[in-house]
Amino acid sequence: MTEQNSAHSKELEDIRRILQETANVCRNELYKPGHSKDDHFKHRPRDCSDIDIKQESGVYKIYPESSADGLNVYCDMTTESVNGGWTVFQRRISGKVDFYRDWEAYKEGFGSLQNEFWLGNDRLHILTSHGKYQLLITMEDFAENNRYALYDTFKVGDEKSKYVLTINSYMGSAGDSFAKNNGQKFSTKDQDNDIYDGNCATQFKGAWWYTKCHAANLNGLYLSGNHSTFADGINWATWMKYYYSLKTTAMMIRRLK
Ligand SMILES: [Ca+2]
Repeated sequence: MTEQNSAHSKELEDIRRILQETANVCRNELYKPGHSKDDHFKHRPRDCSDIDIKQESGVYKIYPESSADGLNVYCDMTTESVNGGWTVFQRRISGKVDFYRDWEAYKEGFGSLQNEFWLGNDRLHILTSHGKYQLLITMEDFAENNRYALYDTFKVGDEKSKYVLTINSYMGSAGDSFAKNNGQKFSTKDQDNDIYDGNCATQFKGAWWYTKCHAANLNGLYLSGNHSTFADGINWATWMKYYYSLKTTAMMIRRLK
């Protein structure tokens, strides 16, 4: 054996030893008494509030309880006044996605996480049924004014309850256009669960926890600012009344720990 070959062989031997030691460490770690596959599951993020707030905003995979395969969501890690960690479930930003959709679409969710979307009522129910959640809504008009509404209690029931809304304890700068909907069912153009003689969803071209009918219509038509039609845009009445459709909105939740 030449000197070079011998050195090469020793190097290979060292690498083999290091790999073996690493494998042993991993095996010991995995099979330590009391450390099961369930523990691994527990360490996965349940929602964006389990993601390190030093991370950037973007799409992350989360594992809510009863969702073993996980799902991708958009995490807002930058909304500074409130420290990030928010799981975004609605965003309007461009008018590219049609929000005037039926029950099934709102149940399953639609759109693109990087652009406009509704995460889906089933997911909203699963997420908010394990823990206590806050709701944050951020809004911007076409003159770059920003407002927000924060609710300390937010929960969405299951489909059988028609995704009944629990909402309470407002604070913010946009005014409260939403807490009055507490206890109300969700309605879409093909499922009228409102308390109005007519159908709020078809009349105001959205899908919401309509009552008789609304002070907020964040899933309404993307009408880009002032509009002549009554209350069918992306309206937030306590800020911009019923004839101004906002430029951007985002609705997001965070688990209180
Ligand atoms: Ca009705």
